[in-house]
Amino acid sequence: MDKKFFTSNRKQLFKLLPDNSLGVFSATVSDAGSLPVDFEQNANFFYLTGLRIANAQILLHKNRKTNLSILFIERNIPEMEVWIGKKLSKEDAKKISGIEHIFFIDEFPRILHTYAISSEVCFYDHKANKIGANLTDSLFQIKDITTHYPALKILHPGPFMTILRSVKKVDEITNMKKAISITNDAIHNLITHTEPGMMEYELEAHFRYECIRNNAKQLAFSPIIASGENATILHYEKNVGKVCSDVLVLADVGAKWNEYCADISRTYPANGTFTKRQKEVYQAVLDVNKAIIKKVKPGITLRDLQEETVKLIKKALKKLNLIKKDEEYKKYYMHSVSHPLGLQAHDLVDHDKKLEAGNVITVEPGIYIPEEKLGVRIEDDILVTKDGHENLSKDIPKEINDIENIMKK
Ligand SMILES: [Mn+2]
Repeated sequence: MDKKFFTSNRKQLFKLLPDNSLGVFSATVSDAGSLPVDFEQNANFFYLTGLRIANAQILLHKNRKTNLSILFIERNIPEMEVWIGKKLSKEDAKKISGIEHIFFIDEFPRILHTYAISSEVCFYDHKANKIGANLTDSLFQIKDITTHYPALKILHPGPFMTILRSVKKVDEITNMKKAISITNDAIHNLITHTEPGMMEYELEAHFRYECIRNNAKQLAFSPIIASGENATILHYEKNVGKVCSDVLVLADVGAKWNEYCADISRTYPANGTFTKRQKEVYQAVLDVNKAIIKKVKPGITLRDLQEETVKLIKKALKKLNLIKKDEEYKKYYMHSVSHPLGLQAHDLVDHDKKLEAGNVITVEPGIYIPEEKLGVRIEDDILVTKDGHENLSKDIPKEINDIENIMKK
């Protein structure tokens, strides 16, 4: 991605920051010398810098006269080059991020001092990417800052970042389309390789294979490949069950491209043909999926979509002879129908904020019936446009006939 994108993100954030304020954002912390394969950059840090390096920070300073961005990166260790290669240089960091002022991370306290004494508030991003490391380090640093600058108010920049990151720019949508397109190919590979008797992790391998073959080594999240009763566990990630012949397989999966996520769920019969009951339940969920997608447009909130979904699911559950009273619906449907999607599979969210053009959200109704060893979820990724919406995952088959036809081949 071009450095102009990251420069403009910082510019937009500066517009939201009050005068005499600081912003501190940290990269993911890692003690590994070289970056681990599964390294996940802190999304806010990436959004403001474009950098995929660990142990770095960005300091923003705003007063009436200036908007200043200062980047702190790790020093190169010549003795370690033969083992882990060179650390990113200041020149390269500048090329990627567009940031002019770059120092080494050990210089952070000294530089911070220059600006902290004349600032009133510090927006410190202490949200951890991984449990433990980043949070702990951040909290130590916050404690340090409050000790040295007791008058400096510490606030979280979350609300600003939610505003900025929820409206996707052209480059971001391009990346998400690519992530979805690779996910489409990988789901096709997964479905066409499915045979009763296989293990769920074998199916997972077919999904991962196609992602890696397309240079999407990083996935948006650990794939959920859940057959039969396992599909009634919402966040089933073990993928260790044996796929029986007469069950449905629920795949909730997504590739990542340039840090941007896809998040797709498809459900299909292990042996290639839906039973009558499976068809009934599947079609009920598909109808809700389509009805809710139709509702997506500027002005509506995620809460509106949820209320509408619950209404439709209640009707469906009665028709499927699963419930008699409305309030029993939670036994078979118990999650949100939608969440924002972007740098994170579950992007920053405000359930009551009206949708606007540029938002990308999922629509993912489901019905889960443990006593029938059957779970169905159908999830698409939807871009909110000026006049309504665009289904970014419309090419990933979800009609009963289409799925059965693909599996016949
Ligand atoms: Mn999702």
